[in-house]
Amino acid sequence: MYKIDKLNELAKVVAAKRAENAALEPRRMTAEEKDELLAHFHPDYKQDEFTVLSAGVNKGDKVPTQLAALLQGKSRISASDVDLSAPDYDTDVLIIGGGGAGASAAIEADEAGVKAMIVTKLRIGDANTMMAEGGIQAADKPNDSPAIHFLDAFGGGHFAAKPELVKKLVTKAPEAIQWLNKLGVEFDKESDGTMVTTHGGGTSRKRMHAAKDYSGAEIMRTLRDEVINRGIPVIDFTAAVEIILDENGKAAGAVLMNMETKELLVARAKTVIIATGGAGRLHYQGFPTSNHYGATADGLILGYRVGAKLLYADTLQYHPTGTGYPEQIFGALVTEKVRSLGAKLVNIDGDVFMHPLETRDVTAASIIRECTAHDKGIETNLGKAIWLDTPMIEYIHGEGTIEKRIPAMMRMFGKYGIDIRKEPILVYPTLHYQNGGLDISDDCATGVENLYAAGEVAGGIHGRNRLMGNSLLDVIVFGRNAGIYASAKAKETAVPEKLTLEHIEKFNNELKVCGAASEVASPMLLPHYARKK
Ligand code: MEZ
Repeated sequence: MYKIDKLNELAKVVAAKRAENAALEPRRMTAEEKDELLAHFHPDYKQDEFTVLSAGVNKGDKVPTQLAALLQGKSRISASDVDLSAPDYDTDVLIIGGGGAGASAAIEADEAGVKAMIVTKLRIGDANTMMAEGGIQAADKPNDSPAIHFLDAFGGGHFAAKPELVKKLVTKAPEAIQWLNKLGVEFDKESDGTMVTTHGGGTSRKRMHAAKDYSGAEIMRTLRDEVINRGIPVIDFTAAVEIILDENGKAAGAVLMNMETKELLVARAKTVIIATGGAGRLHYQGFPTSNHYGATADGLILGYRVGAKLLYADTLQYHPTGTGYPEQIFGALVTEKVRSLGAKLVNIDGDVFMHPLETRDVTAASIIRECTAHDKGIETNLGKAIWLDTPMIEYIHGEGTIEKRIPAMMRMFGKYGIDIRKEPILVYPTLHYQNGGLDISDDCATGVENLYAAGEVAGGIHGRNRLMGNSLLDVIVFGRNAGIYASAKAKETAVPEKLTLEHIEKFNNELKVCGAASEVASPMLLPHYARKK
């Protein structure tokens, strides 16, 4: 590991080449070069990090090994632990998860005039939505269109996304921005009121709308206020541990567990929306994560056990620029907006080794290659990293740009004595997003009747790689969509009479028969390093 003095020495190499590097127009990689790079350096291609499922609807498919252990894990309850005859809560639409998708769904359900209720294992807003920084995409400028947005997103996802989902994502995007704007999100605007938009990796038009570099926090703040102002019930510190079905196999509620007392509660509902977010806290392949504390794949487990199918659960997003140094913020997100504003990725020799706005999977793989095969990384106490030349932003756009456009980044590094206006920072890929999830159709239905999914827990919208800003968009578009469809379905559904948890025993038996039963308690609820009694 280099000492701080040595890092300062190496940073001088970056400063010396800044003017030359700022003028560079690095070429884009060809499709063949990208394929070759991904196959050798992207973590999704490391076959020994995946396990083939032996049980459930995705039997025969490979998923990350940590996820397989949970999907084939042991329920936290057995049917006899719960009295299903006397529900503690009765609602029309039960929403599991208090992030952007859950809150958007709840607002639409309330708007539709049905009874909605949110349950969340932490608090409303403790979610990856809150952590998103750089922005939200929408094709609402004269030189852009939803069709161009479609091509960018579909191509960026390696043509694997479900076209009907991408169509919904892009065509509903301009309306989503207007909806958020009306609710009170403080988007960055020019003095005439037009929204400021920038590029992200893989975008052919500037369509990233942002609230500085805390776009997700600003959006979540607004949604949370709206949920509270409408008086929608939010049951916090209460996790869903099993979906309840009715005698016809339709979703009819969930078993809840108070996170503090471990008391079990029953919520009966006509329809259920899973909006539990992602899985970064499973730390696949030992990567650090940019995700919030509760991102433990719970929704995938809840859905899978009652027969909802997974799509592309083997594809993860490693955000190219997680913090590589200092170790107190190792893996924390360094927004892609830093590169949108002109900062380039530079190796130990001060050389730019790639175009800074390739898609995320390609950029992450390229950084990994630079640090491994090319041996051009900078050693830190936690491994190798690459320079992100942040002072280049002010070299290009002038003094004051960083404080104005990415103040959260400036503050985050400033706490550790690093002034990103003057010094480059060290970055390395961090586990950021699950590209796949519960397979949904364009009404957010999962295939298990009356069970819906929205937000990061859903798969198929982004194919095998997501573009920046399409996640904040997805939680709004598909969160609202799930709220609308689940409410319409609830209106034509009677209160479920017979509630069952028979699926637990059925799934256990399947696990036993195929020899895959494990003692891992799932859903996980909190990361393994959570506070223990
Ligand atoms: O969409 C994202 O993941 C996002 C906006 C992240 C970022 O780099 O800021």
